[in-house]
Amino acid sequence: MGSHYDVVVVGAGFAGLYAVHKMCDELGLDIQAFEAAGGVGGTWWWNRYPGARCDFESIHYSYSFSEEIQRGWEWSERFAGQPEILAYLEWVADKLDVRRAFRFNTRVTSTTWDDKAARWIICTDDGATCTARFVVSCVGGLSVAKEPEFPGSETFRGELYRTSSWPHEPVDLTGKRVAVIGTGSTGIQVIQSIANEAAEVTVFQRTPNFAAPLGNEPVDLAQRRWNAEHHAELRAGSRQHMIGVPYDPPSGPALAATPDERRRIFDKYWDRGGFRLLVSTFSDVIFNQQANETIAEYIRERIRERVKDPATAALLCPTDHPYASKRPPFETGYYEAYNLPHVHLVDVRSAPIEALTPIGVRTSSKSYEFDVIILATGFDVFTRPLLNLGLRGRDGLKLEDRWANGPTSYLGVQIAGFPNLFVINGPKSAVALYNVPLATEDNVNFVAAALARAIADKTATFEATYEAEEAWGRLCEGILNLTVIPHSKGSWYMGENIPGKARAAYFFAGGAPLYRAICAEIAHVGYGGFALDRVSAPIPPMVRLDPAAALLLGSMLARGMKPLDELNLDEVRAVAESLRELQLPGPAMRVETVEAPRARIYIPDRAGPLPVIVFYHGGGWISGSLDLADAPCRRLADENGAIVVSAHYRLAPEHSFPAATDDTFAALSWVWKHVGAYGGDPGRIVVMGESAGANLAAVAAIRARDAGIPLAGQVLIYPPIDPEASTASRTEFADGPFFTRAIGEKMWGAYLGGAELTALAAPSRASSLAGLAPALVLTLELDMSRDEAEDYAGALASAGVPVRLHRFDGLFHGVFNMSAFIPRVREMYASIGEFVATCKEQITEVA
Ligand code: NA7
Repeated sequence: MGSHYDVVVVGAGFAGLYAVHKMCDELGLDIQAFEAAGGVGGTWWWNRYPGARCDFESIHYSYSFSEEIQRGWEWSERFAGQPEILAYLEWVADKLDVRRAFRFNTRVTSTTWDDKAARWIICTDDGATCTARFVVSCVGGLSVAKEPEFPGSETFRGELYRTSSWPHEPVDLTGKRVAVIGTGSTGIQVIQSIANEAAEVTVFQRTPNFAAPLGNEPVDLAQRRWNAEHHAELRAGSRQHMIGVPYDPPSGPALAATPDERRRIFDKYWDRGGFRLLVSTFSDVIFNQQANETIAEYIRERIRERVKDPATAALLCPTDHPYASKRPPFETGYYEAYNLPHVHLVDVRSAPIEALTPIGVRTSSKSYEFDVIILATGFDVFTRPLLNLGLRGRDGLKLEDRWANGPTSYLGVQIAGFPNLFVINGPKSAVALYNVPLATEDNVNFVAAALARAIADKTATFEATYEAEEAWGRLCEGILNLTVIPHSKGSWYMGENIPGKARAAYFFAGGAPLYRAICAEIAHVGYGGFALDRVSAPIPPMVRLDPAAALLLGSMLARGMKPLDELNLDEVRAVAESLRELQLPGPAMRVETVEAPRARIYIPDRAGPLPVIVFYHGGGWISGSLDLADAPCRRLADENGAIVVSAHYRLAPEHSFPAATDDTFAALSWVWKHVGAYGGDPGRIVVMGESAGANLAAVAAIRARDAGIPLAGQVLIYPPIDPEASTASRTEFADGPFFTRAIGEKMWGAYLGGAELTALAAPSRASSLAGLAPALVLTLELDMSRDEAEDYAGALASAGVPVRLHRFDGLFHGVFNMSAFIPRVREMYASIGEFVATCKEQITEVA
C-alpha cells in the first residue's frame, strides 16, 4: 500500500483550496489532495463556455476568511466572468501555497473503508493507492454533467461541445450555424453571448425559464474603494441573510400588497438585478403559489415587452412551474437576442429531440442542419460526484445502495455508514440557495473543528448516526414542502432533471442563518447526532424542529434577533408585542371592555347561555398584554362558541408577586358573578392561560376551588410550574430553541421579586390538588418547561383530577402566538376545542 495521510481531500475548487489551507496550515495535518482537472478552480476550471459568469456579486462570491485575500483582489465587474474568477482562484491558491498538496490530472476511482484499521483506502486512476484517516470530499454539487440522452452524438460531423468541458483554446463560431440545447442558467449565458457572433443560432428549448436581469456592470474606482471600506459590514450582512448576500429584506407578503405596490417593488428589484428579485421583494413568493403567481406574471409581462414576435414571446414565457421552483437564471440581453433575425427558437416540448444526426439535430417533427452543437443540458447534481468516488463504507456498504431511494446525509456533511468521510456542500446541505463561498467556509470550518476534536480526543471514528440522518432528512423535506419548489417538474433541486433519479429533497431550504445556527448548536453540544467511536450524542433540539417552526426561527435569526436573555425589559416587552404579527388575525365579533377588573370580553354571535373561557396571556409575568391575546381570544370565542374574558394583570418587576395571581383570581371571581349579564353560563367556566398565563390559570383554579367558585375546566398551555423544578427538559432545552433557561430564570426572579415560593406561585406545591377542575395540559417537545408541566399533569391525575395531556412534537415555547407561521398551532386549538366541548356541565365539586 502506498502512502498514509491524515486527510485526503478531493477537489480543488472553492472548497478544496480552503479545506487544504485550513487542514494543513491551521491544523497541521498531513494531507494529500487530488484533482481531476489540470489545475485549480473546480467549476471555474471546467466551465469555460462563452458567457460563463457568477450570479452572486463577486464581492460576495469570494472568500471571506482572510482579510488579506479580501483586500488583495479587486473585481473588474460586479458579476465577474469565468476567466476572472479562475484567475482569482489561481491567485488564492498561490497566496495560500496550497497547490503543493494537490496531484492534478488525477481522478479518485475508489474509496473504501477499512474497518480494522479505521482508515480509508483511496485508489486513483494513475494506479496509485494511499490511505487516510479522514477523507474530505470537495467534489462540488454540480460537477458531473448529465449523461447525453440523445443517440447519435458520435455520428455528428460538425463540432460538438459540452458547456461543462469547454475547450481551453478559443472556439470560433463566426459564420457558423450553431445549435444550443438547454435553456437553464448555462444555456441562457451561452445564447446571449454567441447571438452576435454566430451566423445562425437555433435554441432548442424544452422548458422556458424565468430569467431576470443580472445587472452586471464594470466596477469603477469609487465603487471599489467603497467595497473595500465596507467589507466587514457587507460580510456581516451576508452571514445574516437567508442566501448569504447582504440584500434588502422583503417587504412583507405580496398578497397583502396592492397591485400597484407590487409593481413598484418588483420594478425596483428587477432593475437592481440578480437574486434580489427573489429575496428582496415579498416574503411569500417562495411559499405561496398565489403570491408566486404575481411575480411569475410580472416576469412574463417583462418578457412580452422585450420580445417582439408574440409567438416567440409566448414560447419563452414559463407557465408550467412556479417562479424559483427551479434555480432562477439571470440574463443580460437574453430576450433581445430573440429579436435578431438569425436567432431561432424551437420548442422541443411539443416535438422532442430524437437524435443527433451526422448533419445536426432531428426532432420528432423536423431535421436541422448545424456546424456546431452546444449541449447545455445540466448536471447530475449532488449525488453523482460522490458516487463517482466509488465509496464503500462500513461492511462494504455501497453508496449507490445506501442512496437507492435518494440521498441521505446529516447536514450534508456526513453520511451514516461512512465514518470519517466528510463532505463539503453535500446533498441536503444549504449550498443550493446559499452563496457558495460562504456556504463552503461554513462547512469547512465545521469539518475542521470536528477533525480537530477527533484528533485531540484520539477518536478513531466520527460518523453521523442513522437516526440523525433521518431527522435531518425529515427537516429538509418538511421545509421544502412548505415552499413552491416541489411544484416544479424537472428541477435539479428535486433530482428530477435526470431520468430515473430518485425524487427527493436534495438540499436544506431553511436558509443560511438557520443552517449556521444548527451547525453551531451541534458542535456546541459535543456533536449531537454524531457517533464518536460509536458512542452517539443525542440529536440536538434544532434538528427535531417542526419544519414551519424551524423556518420561523430562521427568519428571526435573519432579522438579527438576539437571544431573549440578552434583551432588557423594554426589549422583551417589544418582542412579546411583536408576536402579534405572527398570529393569524382573529375573526370580527362584539368586544366589550370593563375597567374593574380590567378585561376584554369577546362575545360571539350565538344564542346563550354560552360556556365561558377566562384567558390569561403569556409573557413571563413581565410582558404581554390584552393586545397580544386579542387574536387568540377571538379565535377561541369563535371556535368554541364561548364568551372569552381576557383578563389584564399587573406585570413584574414593577408589580411583583402576588400582584399577578391576585389580579387574575380577582378577574375570575368577577367573571363568576357577572358573566351572566354578557350571555355567559357561570356554571361552565374554563380558566385558561398560555405560558406564564397558564401558571396563573393553574393557581387560579386552586384558589377557585378553595373559594368555592365552581370551574368546568382548566387549560394550561405549556405552563411553567416551579422555578426550582429539576427536570431533564430544563437541561436539554436550556439554550432554546427560542426560549432559554436564562430568560426563564430572569422572568421567575422578576415575578417573585424575592418572595418566598409558595403554592400561589408554584401550583405543584399546593397541599392538595384533589377536587380541582378537570385539566387539559398542552406541552411542547422542545420546551424547557415541558417536564414540570407534565409532572404537574401527573400530580393532578394522582389527586383524582380528570386530566388530558397533549404533547406536541417539534414545537418550542411560545408557538401559540405564532399561528400564522406555524400551521400546527391549529392542532392546539383543536385539542382545546375538544376539551372545552366536554366541559358542558359544572363538574367541579364546590368545596
Ligand atoms: P439546468 O438548469 O439543469 O438546465 C439544463 C437545461 O437543459 C434545461 O433547459 C433543460 O430543460 C435542458 N435539457 C436537459 N435535457 C434535455 C433534453 N433531453 N431535451 C431538451 N432539453 C433538455 O443546467 P444549467 O447547466 O443550465 O444550470 C445548472 C446550474 O449552474 C444552475 O442552476 C446554477 O446553479 C449554475 P428542462 O428544464 O429539463 O426541460
